[in-house]
Amino acid sequence: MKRFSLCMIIMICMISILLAACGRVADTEESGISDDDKYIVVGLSQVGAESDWRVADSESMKQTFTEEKGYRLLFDDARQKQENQIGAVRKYIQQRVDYIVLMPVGEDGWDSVLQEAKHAGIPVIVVDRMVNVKDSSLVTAHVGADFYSEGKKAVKWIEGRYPSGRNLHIVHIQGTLGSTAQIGRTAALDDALSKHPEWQLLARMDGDFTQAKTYEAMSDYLENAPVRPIIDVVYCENDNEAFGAIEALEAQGYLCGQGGVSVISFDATHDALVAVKNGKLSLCVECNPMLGPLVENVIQEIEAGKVPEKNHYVEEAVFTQYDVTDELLESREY
Ligand code: GZL
Ligand code: ZN
Repeated sequence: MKRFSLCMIIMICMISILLAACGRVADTEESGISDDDKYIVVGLSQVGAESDWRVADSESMKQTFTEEKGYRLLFDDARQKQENQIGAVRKYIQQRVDYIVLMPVGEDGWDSVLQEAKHAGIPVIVVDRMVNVKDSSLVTAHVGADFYSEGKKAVKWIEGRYPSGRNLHIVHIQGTLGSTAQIGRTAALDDALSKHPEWQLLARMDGDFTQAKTYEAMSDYLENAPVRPIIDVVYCENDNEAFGAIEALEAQGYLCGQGGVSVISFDATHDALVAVKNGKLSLCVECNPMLGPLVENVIQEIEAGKVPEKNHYVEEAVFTQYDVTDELLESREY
């Protein structure tokens, strides 16, 4: 009897060890994350790849959160759909990541999913655009740009470029409606339009931060205007919109640049700075996409047990033709 019960006990121990090991493997397979906690696991939800700026921003995150530096980056491209972002955040919560980094496509509709992240005890770092949530504690920190001040820089250039009091005819191409970048850059122009009654808004259209949509909207406007519009300024809310607007304007025989239409844009990506150097784009207001290092600083502060600042803004410049030299183009990271 003794021998029998001893064998039984050994068998039972063997089986339970085996089950525990399977459990861990299953757990690892299910979570897709190796359970060795040597990595800081970052679940990142990116808007999409709608613009040069966005591509550079994604590159910055991938270059920052590498395994060599002790991170495991889970990257999701939402193709500009909020429901895809919400799905990705929910997946990260299930996978029990250490941090969620969210680049929100628009400001609204985040309360419940960020409540779930808070409930799961996962810090959420919002990057680039902002979220509009009732409970501000749902966001541990925000890293991004001050879009209203970017817009004010553009307005200041327009005020300097044209004598005050002169009638000005402006076409406005907005970015993705409801995004913080669009809201801030539009507000700066709206404030200028009320300050300058002699400035006339000829048309306002949604370019959705893409070249294709802007080309289409601008071409429609120019082809269907009852009389050929006299345009002084086209205020584009990002570089890719400016490329589309210039294409459409030139197709209708407009001259862009000195002595013609002043097309202005935001981001200051490489191709836009080349267009500024060539004189086609009159002004580019920088919006720095290299946000990876700033996000990493926030994570390292939290890892060190500190409470990070709520808002972290990037420094940004303004470029006109005289500023863009070959050396400058060489020196740019994006
Ligand atoms: C700005 C960012 C905007 C860029 C666009 O920080 O949200 O989205 O200006 C991008 O190029 O699509
Ligand atoms: Zn005025």
